[in-house]
Formats: sequence, structure tokens, C-alpha cells
Amino acid sequence: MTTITLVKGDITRQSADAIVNAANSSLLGGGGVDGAIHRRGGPEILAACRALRASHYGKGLATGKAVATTAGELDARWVIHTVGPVFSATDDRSDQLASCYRESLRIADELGARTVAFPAISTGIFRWPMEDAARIAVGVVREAETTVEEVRFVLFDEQAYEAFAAQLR
Ligand code: AR6
Repeated sequence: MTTITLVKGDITRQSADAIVNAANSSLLGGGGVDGAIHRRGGPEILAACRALRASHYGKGLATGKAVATTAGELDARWVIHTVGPVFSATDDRSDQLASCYRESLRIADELGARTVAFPAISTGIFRWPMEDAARIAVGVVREAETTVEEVRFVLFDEQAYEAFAAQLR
């Protein structure tokens, strides 16, 4: 049984077995959550990402997929990097967004992570509408067959928090 919890705040301040990063396919950093994770997590995370690019992920990480690295200085054992889709009003990419959550939980299971903190993937720079993103995220976690005990959504502001809270009511 997976418990879903909600927290308002900065995901890089969380303590969890795994912290999920809203990355891009280069795995080499960016803005938003990605920038914050690399800043606070320190250079070990980027070094691990570079090693992935030099080995199995020569072309980068595809949208909807996930991969784990060390969490560096973060209060976690792993960072699970996943690449959300850029929102499109004409092309329904919901399956790709759902896949980010599903694949991240699959990786978490492989690692034996029991607590996993997620940001609201794709809702920042990738412009996914928050209510819809919350519906997809909560829906996937509710349906997932996972050994993760706590999925914690870490929402950056009140609007995001409320959108997720509405899905849990
Ligand atoms: N803690 C929790 N949530 C945060 C934080 C934080 N420290 N910072 C931002 N958010 P985004 P995306 C919220 O843009 O839309 C990067 O350049 C933010 O308010 O981080 O998936 C990557 O490299 C929003 O609700 O991720 C990619 O190129 C949510 O986290 C691209 O951005 C996600 O916003 C990915 O864009």
C-alpha cells in the first residue's frame, strides 16, 4: 500500500530514499528543479550523469524514461532523473507524462527505495497545465504496483499544492 503525501516547498530540502529530477534528455542540467538539484547536490551528480552519457545513454534519456544516479550532497540515496514532455495543445502527450511517474517508480522498486519525492514534472519550463498534470501524476501513483511505501509530491507553490490536494479529495 503506497501512501501519497503532499508537501509545499523545495524538493532539494527533502529527506527521502530517492528524489526525482525533472530533467531533460541531455541529463547535463538545466533550470528549475534540475538546476536546483545539481546546485545543492553538488558535482557528483553531474559526474554520474556524464558517465551515463558516456556509456548506455550516448544519445541521452528519452522522454518518459527514467534513470538513477547518486544523490550527491542531497539528503537522499538516489536521484532518479526523468524527462517530461513539453506540453502541446495540439498533440496529446499525456502518456509520456504518465510514463515519467511509472518509470521512476519502476526504478525506485529496482533500487529498493521506500520513500520517493516527486516534483510536478513538466509543469514549469515545459508548461504543462497544473491541474491536468496533478490528475495524471496522482492517477499513475494510485494505480501503480510498487513496493514504494511513500510517494511524496513536493509542490513549489500554493497553486500547485492545491491542484494536487484537489486530486486527493
Ligand atoms: N522544488 C520543487 N519544485 C520546484 C523547484 C524546487 N526546487 N523548482 C521548481 N519547481 P521545471 P519541467 C517546480 O521547470 O517543466 C529544466 O531546464 C516548478 O514550479 O523544473 O519538467 C530541465 O533541464 C514546476 O511546478 O521542470 C528541462 O529542460 C515544477 O517544479 C526542463 O527544465 C517543474 O518545473 C524541464 O521542465
